[in-house]
Amino acid sequence: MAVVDPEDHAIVLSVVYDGPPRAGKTSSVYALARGFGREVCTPEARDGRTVFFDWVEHTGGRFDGNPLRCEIASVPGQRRWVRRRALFLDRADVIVFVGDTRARAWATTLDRLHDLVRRLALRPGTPVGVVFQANHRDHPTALPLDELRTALAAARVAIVESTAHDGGGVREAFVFAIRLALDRVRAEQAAGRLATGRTVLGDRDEVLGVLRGLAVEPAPPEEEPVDAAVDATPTPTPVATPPAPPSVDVPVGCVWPPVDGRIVLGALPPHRQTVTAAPDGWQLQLPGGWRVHSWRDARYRDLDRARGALIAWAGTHARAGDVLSARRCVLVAADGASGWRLWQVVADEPTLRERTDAGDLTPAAATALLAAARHHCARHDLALACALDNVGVDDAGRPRFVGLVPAPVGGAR
Ligand SMILES: Nc1nc2c(ncn2[C@@H]2O[C@H](COP(=O)(O)OP(=O)(O)OP(=O)(O)O)[C@@H](O)[C@H]2O)c(=O)[nH]1
Ligand SMILES: [Mg+2]
Repeated sequence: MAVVDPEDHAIVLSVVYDGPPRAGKTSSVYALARGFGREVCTPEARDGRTVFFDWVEHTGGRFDGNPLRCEIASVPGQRRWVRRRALFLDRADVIVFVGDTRARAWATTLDRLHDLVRRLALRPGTPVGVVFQANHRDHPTALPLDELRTALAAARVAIVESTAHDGGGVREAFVFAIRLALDRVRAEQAAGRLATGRTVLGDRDEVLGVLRGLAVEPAPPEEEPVDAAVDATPTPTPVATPPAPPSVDVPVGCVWPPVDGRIVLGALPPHRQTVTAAPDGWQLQLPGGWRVHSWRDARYRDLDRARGALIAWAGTHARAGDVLSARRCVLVAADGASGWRLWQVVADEPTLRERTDAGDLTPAAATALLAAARHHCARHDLALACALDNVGVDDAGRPRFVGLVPAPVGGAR
């Protein structure tokens, strides 16, 4: 679908990031954009999940002396948005398929890749290339590279390893993808099929309008209903300067729960990662499956205000105690710019969807656990948007909210 812009003769290409849920598509686009010094447009994200797309444009490099303009977009990975994904796959010049190479996600990754290959086979003209960006390589259960190569041999994809949360390998995968896209442009040009136009993916706002109008894929029995929040106001992209990472050596009164919270902080592996932008704030993903997250607006001018907010937030956590996953805490930390931030530290736990996909739970059992979690939240007036992707189950078989707790509302900042 590449086109030649009649005004400046630029070759316009689309690079689409596809892959299973939580594989690292959004992280990859954000890492790429940071390298380009560009801002990403993310019309909406819910609990860190893409709802429409992440979109960034970049002009760089040349093809036959003409400038190259890239339209880069990631699709939402969740099954219910499959039609939104299809629009991008139908227009892509190349796909960067972000695969989740953690053991428990591998079956889903292969399923999604095969689905992609089937869809691309229906596209007329020169075949669309696929780069397999093997992500989550820092995870202890990441499959060995040889195993990936064997499993992917039949799929005819280029493999590039990555750790998208810190940008490792992302640029390499993109550069490879551009080469594949240009091979395709050359072939289409030779066949006289290269059209003129200004854009491949379309005008961003128009695409957003089209996506909003698409029917949501009918939810399978185990999938949660989609609520009206999907069409809420777009969230702005985060500001450019990341806050300092929170110190694990927090002063007394700045971590909750007071003792267990400090134990959680003590269990965090030593790290030197820098804070990266998340669609809804800031985060660090630490080895060993720990997520450290701060909501965008959770910044306070002085320590007293931040402590006040921490106390309010701790109240929510305390009320939610029975349904919250155990390995977590909340804290206040200096942000490195004369302010203070609230952070939450949450251990990654398998979600109901992941357990269902892995065959550990039947869809009926997952639905029942989700219903129990929602019932508990309603009874205790807890604003946790329980879903298959943020509820798990503990060793005693009880549902546990394993996602991010929303920021405390109101109060002086
Ligand atoms: N440790 C580690 N964490 C990662 C890596 N890549 C992404 N993450 C984290 O994994 C989580 C999901 O990443 P996203 O980029 O939002 O995933 P996505 O594919 O866009 O997910 P959907 O929008 O739901 O389809 C985030 O917390 C990321 O910080 C990685 O290579 N290593
Ligand atoms: Mg995403």
